[in-house]
Order: sequence, then C-alpha cells, then structure tokens
Amino acid sequence: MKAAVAIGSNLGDRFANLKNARAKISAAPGVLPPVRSSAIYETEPIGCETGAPKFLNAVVAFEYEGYASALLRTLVAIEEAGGRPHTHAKNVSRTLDLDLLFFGDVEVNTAELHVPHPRIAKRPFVLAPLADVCPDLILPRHTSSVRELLKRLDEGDALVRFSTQW
Ligand code: PH2
Ligand code: MG
Ligand code: MG
Repeated sequence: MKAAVAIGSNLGDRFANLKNARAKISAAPGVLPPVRSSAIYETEPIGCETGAPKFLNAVVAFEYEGYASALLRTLVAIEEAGGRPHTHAKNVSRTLDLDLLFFGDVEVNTAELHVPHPRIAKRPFVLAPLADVCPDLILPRHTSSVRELLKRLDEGDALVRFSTQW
C-alpha cells in the first residue's frame, strides 16, 4: 500500500532528527525502496505553546507491505527512540513527530489512529512537503489534488525551503 509520513521536529538538532527518522523509516520492515523525500521546510509553530521554536517539516512516501497498525507501531517506536516520551501532550514542542498521513485508500478511525490524517488539508506545513512527493494525489474523502489543496491555503506559497539536500 502506498503510504506517506510527515516528519516534524522543533527541539534539539532538528535537521539531524529528520535525517535519523528517515533512515529508520527506510530500514523498517515492510518499507520498500525507493523512499521518496520532499524538501525540508522551516515553519512557524501552529497551535503550540507560546514561544515554541520553529519546526522543520518534511514528508516521505513509500510502498508499504503490511498493515497500517504495524506501520503505526514502527513510527511510535522511532518517535520514542528519538527522545519523545510516549505520553506526550498534544501540540507541545517535540524532538520528533511522525504522522501517518495516508495509507492507500484505507480509512482508519480508532482512538490511536486517524487515517487519512484529519487536518492535512488545513496545514501548510503538511501540504507543501506532501505536494513535493505526491502533487496529483487525491486523498480519500477529498475531491481535489494535494497541489490544488495547497494552492487554496493563503500561506501555501509562503513556506520557506530550509533544504532540498538531506
Ligand atoms: N505539529 C503540530 C502542531 N504544530 N506546527 C508546525 N509548524 N509544524 C508541525 O509539525 C506542527 C505544528 C502537532 O503535531
Ligand atoms: Mg503532528
Ligand atoms: Mg503526531
């Protein structure tokens, strides 16, 4: 199944945190090469505590052989290895955040997992990097492509590319 994961970090060595996370995702069981990467964007924190540092955000996309729940367990384990406590309040600063954005056309709505991620279409820090790797994708329950959703956001083009090499 085709999957995409958003990677975010606004604490510690953010660039290293993103690179390590991508390396671990690439090496995880069930993740088939090639793992395609967006550029890295530096973004203003949205909805975080006041004074929160800026984020680095990126998206990786790959083919996954297995269940969404197995991929989720892998992502949580990588978050914990990246210094993020398992019990973590919503929207607070973090060394590493891995969000499963979509999983083929599968829809999951459980306490632990909502796929597709419910706020994709509203978040420039997710849509801009997602548009780098899957511009023509139409997410389940959507009628417009990722590129079109991004165009509709005011801040869509304002995002700053921090790095294309990583
Ligand atoms: N993640 C959040 C809340 N706010 N803001 C930015 N810029 N980037 C993020 O990844 C982010 C956020 C919750 O996961
Ligand atoms: Mg998140
Ligand atoms: Mg998360």
